Amino acid sequence: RFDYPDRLNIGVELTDAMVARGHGDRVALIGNGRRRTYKELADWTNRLAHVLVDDLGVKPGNRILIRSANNPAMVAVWLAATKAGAVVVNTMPLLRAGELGQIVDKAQIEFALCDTRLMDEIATCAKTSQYLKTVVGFDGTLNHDAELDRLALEKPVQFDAVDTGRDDVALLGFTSGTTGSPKATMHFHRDILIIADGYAKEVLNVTPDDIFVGSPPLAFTFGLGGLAVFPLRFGAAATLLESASPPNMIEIIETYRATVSFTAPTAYRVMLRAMDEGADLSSLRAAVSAGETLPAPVYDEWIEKTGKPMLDGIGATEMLHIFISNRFDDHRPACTGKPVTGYEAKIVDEDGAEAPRGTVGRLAVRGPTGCRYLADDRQVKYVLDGWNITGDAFTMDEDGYLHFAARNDDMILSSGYNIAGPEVEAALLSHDAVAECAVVGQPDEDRGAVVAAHVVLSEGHTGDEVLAKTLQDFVKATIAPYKYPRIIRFIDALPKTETGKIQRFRLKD
Ligand code: 3SK
Repeated sequence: RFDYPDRLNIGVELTDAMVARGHGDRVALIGNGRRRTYKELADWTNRLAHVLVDDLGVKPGNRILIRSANNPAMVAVWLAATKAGAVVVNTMPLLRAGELGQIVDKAQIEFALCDTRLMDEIATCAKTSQYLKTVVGFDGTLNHDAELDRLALEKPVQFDAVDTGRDDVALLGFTSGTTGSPKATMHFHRDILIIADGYAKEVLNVTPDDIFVGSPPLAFTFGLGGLAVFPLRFGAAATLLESASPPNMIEIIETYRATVSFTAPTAYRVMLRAMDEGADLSSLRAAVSAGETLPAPVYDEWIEKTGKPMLDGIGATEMLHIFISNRFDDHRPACTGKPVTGYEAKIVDEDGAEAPRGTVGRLAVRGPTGCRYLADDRQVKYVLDGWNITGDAFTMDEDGYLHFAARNDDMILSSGYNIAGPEVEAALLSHDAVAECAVVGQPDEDRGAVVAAHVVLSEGHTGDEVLAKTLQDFVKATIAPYKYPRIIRFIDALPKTETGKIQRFRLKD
């Protein structure tokens, strides 16, 4: 199905090969006040690759860490490192020296390329690292005012990229590590084309006229796919925002008439409210929601306001990108859809046996892009016969559609009842007073656990006993009453990872 030449370098495929296919003058990247065409991107990445090989001494297979916010320079540095045959680890700006140190040790990283505005933590990490010896700055603001940029300006715009194989590792994706020590997953050059030619082509039908916008960091494979690989594979344009708050995304959508967005349900809720105030998001033809399950009220309201479905999907760093998704012509509320071409999904019980249709079990997935952990004993626990046993509880209905139930650790066992926290969250979210919420099990002597809801209120509401009682009654009237939250806490903000995933485990403490 995905047949690629034996020799393949993804850095070349997404730049020089696009120029050769006639896209040279089209805009590839927009960010920090500049636009770069495909020809400019090809030249820029070739100059940078020269610096890596000629000046820094990067050899094929060396591991390079990149530290940056989302901006065109980060994409260019990633592609240049890939052209130089390196294995890249993209990291988020919020990581501290200790977290960077864990990544550096795990992946035995020798080089770091860092936006000069973010140097401190990586420099601290390099001081004590047995692996990391070279840290070089680049200018994320695009003024070419950093060592890597200055060296690059002296270099030719032609570069003979390292002759990598399609099954050579190009990328190490680190799982965000909400719990436990981080795991790294290995991805080949071909995997990066597969997510584009599979999900992006077949589900999103990306064309050169598309303009992408979104919030996930490029350091997270959800963002790297949605905001770099997918647009560049098809000659489209990506807008990159260093701070992708919903208001910033709305501004970009209105200014550039963006057509495809990648973000999480919370941001879509803000966009819906902004539409009430007159925001014009009519240019969006595809709104992809992932990272958190999409509540049915958000899905319904999006269709009502835009006439188009919001495409809920689930992906994983382990599989590189989205492997189950709704389709434009086949979508349902509170449903994650069906496997993307090339992937298979099944629901398994505790013993790994396939669970009957309609029963909750663990989601297992198999496909061409995973799952291969780097030097990790957890491979034998999480990958059985090629099936990645995910951390999510799902059901598969009679027609083969997959429905999210909970993260495995979000199931609350209360008085013998199995209660899926996200179902209670969806009920709460359909109340006007609730802007965001997270439900966890709180240990309880009598019941084993009780349902505890942490609620962020919408503007104009006050968290008091009366409102708590109203919300409890509302949940009882919306879903089976035994699921209602016995505890309601009003809080200002939910704890989240850098990628926007709610850290429910922190609410359990
Ligand atoms: O949902 C996720 O966590 C995810 C992870 C990696 C790539 C894509 C997605 C949606």
